[in-house]
Amino acid sequence: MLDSAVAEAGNRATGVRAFDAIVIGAGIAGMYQLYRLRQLGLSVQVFETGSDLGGTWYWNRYPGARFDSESYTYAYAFDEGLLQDWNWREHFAAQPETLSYLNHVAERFDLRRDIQFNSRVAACTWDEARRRWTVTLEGGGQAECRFLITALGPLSAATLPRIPGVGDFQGEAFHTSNWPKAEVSFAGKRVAVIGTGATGVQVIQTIAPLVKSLTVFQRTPNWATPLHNAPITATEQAAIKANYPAMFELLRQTPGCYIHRHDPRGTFEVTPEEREAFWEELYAKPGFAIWMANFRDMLTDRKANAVFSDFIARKIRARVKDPKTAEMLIPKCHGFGMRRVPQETQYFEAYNLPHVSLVDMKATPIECITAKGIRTSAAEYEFDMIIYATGFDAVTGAFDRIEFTGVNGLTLRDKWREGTLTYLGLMSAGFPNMLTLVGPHNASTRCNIPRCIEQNVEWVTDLLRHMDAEGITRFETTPAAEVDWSKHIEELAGELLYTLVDSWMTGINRNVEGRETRRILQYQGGAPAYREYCDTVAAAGYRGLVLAR
Ligand code: NA7
Repeated sequence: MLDSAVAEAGNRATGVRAFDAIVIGAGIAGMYQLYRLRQLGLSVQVFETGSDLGGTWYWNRYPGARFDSESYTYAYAFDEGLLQDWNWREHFAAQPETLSYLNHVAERFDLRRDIQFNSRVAACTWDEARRRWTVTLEGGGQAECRFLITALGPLSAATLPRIPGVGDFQGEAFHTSNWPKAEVSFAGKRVAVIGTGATGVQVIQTIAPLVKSLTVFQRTPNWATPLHNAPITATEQAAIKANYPAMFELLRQTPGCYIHRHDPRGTFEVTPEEREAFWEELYAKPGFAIWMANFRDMLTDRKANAVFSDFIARKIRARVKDPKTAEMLIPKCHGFGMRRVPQETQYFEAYNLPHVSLVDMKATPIECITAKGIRTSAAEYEFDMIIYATGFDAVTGAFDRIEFTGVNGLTLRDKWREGTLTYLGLMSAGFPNMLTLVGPHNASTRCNIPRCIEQNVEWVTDLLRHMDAEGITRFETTPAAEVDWSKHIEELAGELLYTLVDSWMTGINRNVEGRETRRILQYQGGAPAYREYCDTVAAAGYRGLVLAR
């Protein structure tokens, strides 16, 4: 239906550009949502903060940034021609290859013409009388729409450490997700890295051979395991392309849409020798096999988790020459897989280089950043460069950075301050005609994310198609539906050990006020169950939503 006539009327009445839909963010989700809405015949405007598209893969151009999903499992699956035409070069592509893939997609489907770059959305305000959202950009530009769709990304609100003096350092300083486009030189430099999550691990292993000295400031060690990346040979390329239908079918069935399935055996159902042999096999396999194709109870049974963690600890001791450093690199307060597992390539060996050292921030905390470097409780260090691999205000942080005002002046920030409430992780009561792709309580942040993005986008597209077909102009979820969904989220997470550990996956970020207590941010029932639930809601005439003409 619509909407050029209404859009024109909107233009004349208010001087504000009007669209059927506005999408915030031109990453993987925003790009695909634009493509689908155009197919519905809707007028769409995408606003993007960056000067170009790609989202995560636009911002995270730090040295060593790459996939830890197999490249071909991560790509968009919706277009057979696109799948067949694109040749991934590596099993786990590096950031430049992924960004060029996304550019290829944008060109192929002519996406750029509806994306306005360098446009950070500051506020979105619902007008009940007109059933429209007004979107205000930083700097003051405005546009309005019937449907507001956020595609903000779960890890896009980068956070610097709350350490005194962060602004005082006179040398070069970068957050990994705001890495400069111009080449950064490391030769002859004394470099500090703060943070040893998935990002820190990739940076450290990549720059260690290039710098004069590298000092890693680690607060919590992580269980990192080998990525085993390799170029894709011509024979493999042909096999991958021939196998796409079967592979995507498998990805639809696994809990996180990865190509790995849990082993049906329990850890203690096999002999210690069989166990050890199986784990050796997994340690030699690429990607997340070790996390996701392990014994079925590894992530739920404490004893099973402990014996496997011990296996990985032995690997670390074997790879790191200095026993004291090895012990510092072995996590002591969480088991394997309870936090996101960084995938590494010669990460542990980097600490064997004479110019690489590790500082345990729990033993000797950083007191402040100085003009020349970093002061801990034990020493003063001078650096030419500080790299902050300090992560994100995950999942809800990007929402907090925009003033969403819904019905009766309610802001989303205020509503979620006391606890996140959503329905299906795709909408929230009090915010009509607004959809949150990859939002909190959605399966997507425990997922090989494009697979869950495609599901989110297609469900949203179907809802809008249904609304236009039926002459419905307003939807809103009910408070009861979102309370039930949020309870369901809590129940599903109840048995999982990861909920007992601080990490971005449990919503902890001590650099942000109010992020000190654990939250359940993700749907833990697995992508297939989530998909089925969403489909059932749609089939029942969008149960849990009030649809109004
Ligand atoms: P993460 O996994 O949140 O890691 C952030 C790291 O930074 C982690 O080691 C933190 O230590 C450390 N950190 C954060 N703040 C501080 C302060 N103030 N002082 C010292 N150390 C600090 O983010 P990543 O970017 O590595 O990865 C995010 C996801 O991106 C990843 O899981 C993949 O899905 C891709 P802590 O553990 O909190 O003690």
